[in-house]
Amino acid sequence: MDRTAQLTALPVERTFVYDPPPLSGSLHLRAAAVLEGNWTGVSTVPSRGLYPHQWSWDSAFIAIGLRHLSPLRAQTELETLLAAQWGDGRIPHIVFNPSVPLDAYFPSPDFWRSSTAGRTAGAPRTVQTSGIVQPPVHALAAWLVHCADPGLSRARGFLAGVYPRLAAWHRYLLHRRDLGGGGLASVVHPWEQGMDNSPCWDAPLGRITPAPARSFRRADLDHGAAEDRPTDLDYGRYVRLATDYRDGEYADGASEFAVEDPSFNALLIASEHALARIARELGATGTARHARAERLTGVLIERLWDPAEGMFFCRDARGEGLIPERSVSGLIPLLLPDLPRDISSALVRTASGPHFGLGDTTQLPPSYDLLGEAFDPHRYWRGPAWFNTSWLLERGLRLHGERARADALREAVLETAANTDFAEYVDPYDGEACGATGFSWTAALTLDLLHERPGHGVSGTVLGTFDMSDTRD
Ligand code: 9WN
Repeated sequence: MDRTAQLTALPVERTFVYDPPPLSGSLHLRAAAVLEGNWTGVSTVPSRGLYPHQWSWDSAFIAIGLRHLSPLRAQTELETLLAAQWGDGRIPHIVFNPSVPLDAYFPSPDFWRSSTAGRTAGAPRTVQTSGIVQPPVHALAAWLVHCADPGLSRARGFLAGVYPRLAAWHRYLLHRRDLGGGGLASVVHPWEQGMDNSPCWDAPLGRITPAPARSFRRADLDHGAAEDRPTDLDYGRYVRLATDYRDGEYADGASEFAVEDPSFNALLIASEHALARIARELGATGTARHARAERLTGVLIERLWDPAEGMFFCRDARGEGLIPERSVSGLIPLLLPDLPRDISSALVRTASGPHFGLGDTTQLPPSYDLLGEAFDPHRYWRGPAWFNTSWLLERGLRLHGERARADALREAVLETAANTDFAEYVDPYDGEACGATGFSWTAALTLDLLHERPGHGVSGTVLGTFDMSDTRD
């Protein structure tokens, strides 16, 4: 089915529910208006100007918020993304909207050439996509979306429809992307991990010969300040890596860049727990999936945990072991339910210490070490605070019983989102807006936190978002 047919075949929605919780009604309405404005009819763009297509992990976060407004739209958001899945199981990081001009975003579909270069890997014929992936937040999102309206979900066969696709996605990551051979998934491009110009990539990217700046035209600088974005040298290397992957027909294994990232793998594990719940809802036991998630947590600790530093680090699968850069990515495994107590406590200490300043020197936790040489409070993923990582940390703190810290972080997220018109990212110290405003995941995750009842433990949240332990088989 082509995209236009897909659009018309989707059920027409009659109600977009505005159900503001008392006291925060106006923030709720403003967040809902952002999502309404960024909705295309089948999915939500991250931002109208800067990112005019559908992005993979954005859609998962968006669905988590959208479920509070319209469970049908939230289901549709994920279904549209999953309809663009490749035969080998990968979920592409961008699904292109054919009505958007090619020069609106770089790299555009004519760069990725999914329908030709991606043929062997099973790229879909009816829709154009990129050939790389993004963090696997999708099964988690699907489960939470289901929980928002189980009746609608069952009536539409939502979980039955998405389950095989999500299972194939996890299979792809665990088998084709185990490039380090130790059981974790590797990313083969900084865009895959989602924190594009993190200092974690500086060493592995340093080995990559950049494509000449004259060989491409960046569209992002039409919308964002150059000093808030990655540099041209970064872009040259991004383009080189993506070109080589495409020219190798998106076959896995040959990439010069391969990194095992803590956040990417923690999200995979959380999603595997969610997939276990989905399997159970569909009548299976889910036991094997819970067991796999527990085993993977052990592997994550074995390969990426540094007890001396009290946090997780990236592992360079083509280089010299752990990459000694402190990124917020190394705190995100806090969202895992099976983390040993000494590790969760150490993570909370590190988050609250001088490198991240949680509840102390920073308004929101920075994307990168405040004391790191490469720290820059405004440049993209080299220091600014992002709302999705703050949301993930809030979930993790709550899950591990850090209620006061979680409540304070929740308040800070809501206040910063309100003050910045739902900015893409902010200066971690003073909350000054950077990048786009009216950013979809900022609005969506604001909504999700608004629907949480402060002062309650995990069970008072939306079904204890990441706490999968209460439904063990
Ligand atoms: C490249 C859409 C995406 C996010 C990423 C963020 C940024 C793209 C870009 O925007 O990346 O994928 O052009 O910079 O880094 O996390 O998914 O919001």
